[in-house]
Amino acid sequence: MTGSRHVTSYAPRFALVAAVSILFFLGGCSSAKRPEAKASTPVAASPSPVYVHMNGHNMFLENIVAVAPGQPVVFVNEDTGMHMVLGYNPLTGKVNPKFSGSLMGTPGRGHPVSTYQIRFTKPGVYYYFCPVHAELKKAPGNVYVPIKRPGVHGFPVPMAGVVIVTTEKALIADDPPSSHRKILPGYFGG
Ligand SMILES: [Cu+2]
Repeated sequence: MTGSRHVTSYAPRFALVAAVSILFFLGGCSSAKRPEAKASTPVAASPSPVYVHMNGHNMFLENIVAVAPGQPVVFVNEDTGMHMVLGYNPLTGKVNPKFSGSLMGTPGRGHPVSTYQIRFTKPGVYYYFCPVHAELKKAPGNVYVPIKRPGVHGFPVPMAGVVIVTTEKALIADDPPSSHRKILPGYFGG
């Protein structure tokens, strides 16, 4: 298309009418393609979702994921019990009501699963925890960290995670393979 535009710019003024109309036509093609190229940018910026899974182990399987701005993050509950996702600021301990979802349990494989989807438009690091299975506690250094709620079974780690929103493609490429699949057939539990 650049070529035809080049020809258009330098075409002699007295070019044949036919040639002009051909160039016009080519010009039309070129300008028709340009918005298409622009329109592909948002598509590239919001590719398929990144999935974060839960099961009976009361943790987020992919507890650190990186996504592009606008790319959906989908939390998927494959546990029989319910979980919640709640964003927080580690510097203040304040929770973020805009990053908040409840996910009902599922009886298991073949049954519907509860999901919660969110998109972040601004690059940054977004912290979250499940307030059912973890709680925020002030830690040395005046930061708030999620700790495992007393009595919660599962792994010793608290049920919490981080979403990194970045334009750095290498970080996004490091996401675990399981984060590309909505349902992990072997991961139902609880
Ligand atoms: Cu939970």
